[in-house]
Amino acid sequence: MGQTLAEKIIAAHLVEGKMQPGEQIGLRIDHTLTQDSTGTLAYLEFEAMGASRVKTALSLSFVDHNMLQNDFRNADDHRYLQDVAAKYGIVFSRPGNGICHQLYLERFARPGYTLLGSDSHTPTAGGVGMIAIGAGGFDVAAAMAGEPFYLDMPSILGVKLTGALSPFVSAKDVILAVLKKLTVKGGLNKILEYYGSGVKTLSVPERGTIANMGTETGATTSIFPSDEVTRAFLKSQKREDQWVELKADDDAKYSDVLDLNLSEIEPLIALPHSPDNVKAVSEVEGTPIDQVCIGSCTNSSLRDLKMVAALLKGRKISDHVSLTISPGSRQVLENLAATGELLDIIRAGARILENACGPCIGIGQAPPTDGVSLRTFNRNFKGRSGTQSAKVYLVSPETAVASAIYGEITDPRKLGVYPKITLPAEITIDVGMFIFPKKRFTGEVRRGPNIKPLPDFAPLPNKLTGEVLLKLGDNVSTDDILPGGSEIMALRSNIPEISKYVFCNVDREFADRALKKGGGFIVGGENYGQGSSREHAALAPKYLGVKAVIAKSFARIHLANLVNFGIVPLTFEDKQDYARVAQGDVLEIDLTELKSKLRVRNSTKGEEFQVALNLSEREKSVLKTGGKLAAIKAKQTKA
Ligand code: MIC
Ligand code: SF4
Repeated sequence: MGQTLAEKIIAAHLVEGKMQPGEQIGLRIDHTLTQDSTGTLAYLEFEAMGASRVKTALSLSFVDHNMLQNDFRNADDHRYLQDVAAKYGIVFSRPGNGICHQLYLERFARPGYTLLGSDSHTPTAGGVGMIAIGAGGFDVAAAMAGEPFYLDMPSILGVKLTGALSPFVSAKDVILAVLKKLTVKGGLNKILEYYGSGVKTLSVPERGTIANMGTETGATTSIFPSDEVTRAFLKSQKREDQWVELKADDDAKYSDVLDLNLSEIEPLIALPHSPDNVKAVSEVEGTPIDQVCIGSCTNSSLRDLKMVAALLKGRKISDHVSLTISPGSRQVLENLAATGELLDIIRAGARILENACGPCIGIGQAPPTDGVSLRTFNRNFKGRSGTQSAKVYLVSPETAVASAIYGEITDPRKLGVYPKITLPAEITIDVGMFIFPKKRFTGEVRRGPNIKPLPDFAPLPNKLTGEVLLKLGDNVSTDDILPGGSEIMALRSNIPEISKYVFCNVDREFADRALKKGGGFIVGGENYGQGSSREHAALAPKYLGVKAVIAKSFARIHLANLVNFGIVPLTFEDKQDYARVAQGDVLEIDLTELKSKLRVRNSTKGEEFQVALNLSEREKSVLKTGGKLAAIKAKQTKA
């Protein structure tokens, strides 16, 4: 039987396990990437592992998230990252160079390779036919130290594209159509593999947009074939020699197939507060808006900003709207400047922001109270913009521009003639803000006072007792667990300080209560921990004494992070039992043996229920030691 493209690349990198859906496999990782807000922890962890240099073919460290330098903290982090990169042989992308996923796609992504990144949108690189996976910093640090990346073999869902997109409909609408069908948990433990006659109608940046936001379905990653379109893209990036043709065999078997006729897709929009709350733009047309933000790793490519420039040319945005543009990379900005397209954007009234994540993670541009903000980003969780009462909608660049012009949600087809955007066969290449490591590093790694040592954790006790500190519903995101924004993110290298903000937008008293009670349990619904890869959403609760999370189901990356930091992830055997546990109930779990089925005693209610511990033996042993950090420290003490 033939193979899917994902299976081919996995097979070529398989170092452990069998390629059976659900079986644990170990993958050899070719490339790694980190960004600053997850990177400082990842490199502290890498340093603790004691390797003298990275063992991957290529490792990259980007600075794109915490860009505000209100005081010394972020600047110290940037300096630490630059020193570490030089010391361990890592390519460093300086602050201002651009967003990690956009830069990686432009300059480093290679068909057939594997990439592990400490950011959930790492799958963007699937746009050129590679297996690119997001993970917690620890797993990325381990990959840099030459260890395999372990995951459950996903099933491969085929997304069959036919037809071609209509005018004013673009890649964002395609992925919103997928999200509408799959929801934010429909991709869990799956790889979304795109194929079919429609693929060739999409450019690499468009494929990148679709692969990027596949993350929002909960998928492990997304992948496109590597074809002539990929070749042209790599050629324009002066990397044609890295092209190989890659595709699924004709008789490849997918676990399931989702048919999508591109010609039938119309402009779509995700309503507050979830990326799967998708409607047609025409259904909400006329809603007045306050802000439009264009950019993020989803929609900041040269293709997207050329479209934005063409649509804004000769027009003026509404007096009631603030329009911001964050280019994905310096290269994108430079190319827009060279052709004069940047002028069209400036003259229309746009505010040009730095080439970085910016408003996407609440680093500036928080909307006004009750404000309506249209964004070309990938997440619209409540409060992520920095304004709790804001209503954030997710749209394509085309819909964003049309709405900015009319001052209300507008179907872009109202703009008349659709500009034809062709990517130039040759573009200006700019690698000036990458620092490529030299053979020997003789300096010293500088750590500012905000970079605190990693905390110590004890091995897992035989019995867990404590109160349910918080009970939550479905789809709790890591933004709910530990929000972004400039104030909190400046503390990413300081666990004691950042832990004060755990669940701060859900329950202000949480951190104090957890500490006062000597820790306890969290109860969640389906898809607990969706969204970001931030380890802080596991490490900071651990620091506050959280012992276990009992949920109906978990998001993949967060589950791994919980294990890595010694928090026991348990799932309700019978989902009805969720209703029988209340905040404040005292629970008791015997963990003398880490069996796959365990009993939880609710001593407040005088009853018991069963939970599952769905982990491999390797993961259980990590948990027993108190997490990966404790395991490494134990090993070092022994030595
Ligand atoms: C995000 O989009 O939520 C982030 C910020 O990029 C995170 C990483 C982080 O929290 O630093 C992600 O997606 O993994
Ligand atoms: Fe940055 Fe937003 Fe992309 Fe996360 S989703 S990497 S914050 S641009």
